[in-house]
Amino acid sequence: MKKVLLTGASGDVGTRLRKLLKPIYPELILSDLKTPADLGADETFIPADLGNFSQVLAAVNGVDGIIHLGGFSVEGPWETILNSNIVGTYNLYEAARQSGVSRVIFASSNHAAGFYPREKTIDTDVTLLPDGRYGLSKMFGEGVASLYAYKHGIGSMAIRIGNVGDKPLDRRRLAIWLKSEDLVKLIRIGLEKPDLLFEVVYGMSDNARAWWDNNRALELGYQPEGKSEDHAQEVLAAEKPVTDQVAAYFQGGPFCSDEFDADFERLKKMTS
Ligand code: 15L
Repeated sequence: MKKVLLTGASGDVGTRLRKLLKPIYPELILSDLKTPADLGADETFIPADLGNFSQVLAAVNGVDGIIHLGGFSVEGPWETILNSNIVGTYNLYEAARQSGVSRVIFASSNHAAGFYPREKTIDTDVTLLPDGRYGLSKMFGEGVASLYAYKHGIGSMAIRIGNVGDKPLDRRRLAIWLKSEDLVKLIRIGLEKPDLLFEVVYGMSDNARAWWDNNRALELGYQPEGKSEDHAQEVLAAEKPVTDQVAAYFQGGPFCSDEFDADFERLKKMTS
């Protein structure tokens, strides 16, 4: 993998990854709507609106692999999600096909399956239960990735990312935390492992409180280094009493309670 394109390079995760990926892929190309504020003289940036096919095609031109982080990264209005994540991801894969790209990493999200109760351990084969328009767009993106793998031969890995950060932020994130260096490890497997067709893995570190079975990632060679449990005491000491029962029950947390107007007690009975 010589030339790799990173979309969403100006976002929080993109900013963390830029620095870690550059030594691995020296010809790294960055893309986003807006230029990163701290763009270095040794970095190449191509601006692109994911909703605009010709701009996406120009960014993708000549690259061997793509790490697709771009798009709207939280819940948002339908028009925004539609343009950035649904049309955007389709444009990205179609541009990859037209340009002869061999591998794509799709940054999916835990919110594609957020409506599983925390008491259930889920693997990567579960029926997806998106917890909002954002999660729904990630479900669509996983579908696009598999379509372009099986129909057009673009090897793809969809990483259902938990939460990337320096450390887990709260009780929920103790289960789903992903150290940036571990995300890089998953990306490298997705871009470099020979004969990879289409894989789905969970983007989490070695978390003792995990509610995901990430065996597939381990089988592919993933050896996470981050351990959320190292931060557990500090995180739990800072926890506030639970006020949002819906968020506390489901894996997707506040993404599940946002706009929620179903009968929670009934749903709880039906899902536990
Ligand atoms: C995500 O998918 C978001 O991109 C991120 O901002 C976090 O909210 C994360 O999920 C989470 O579930 O904590």
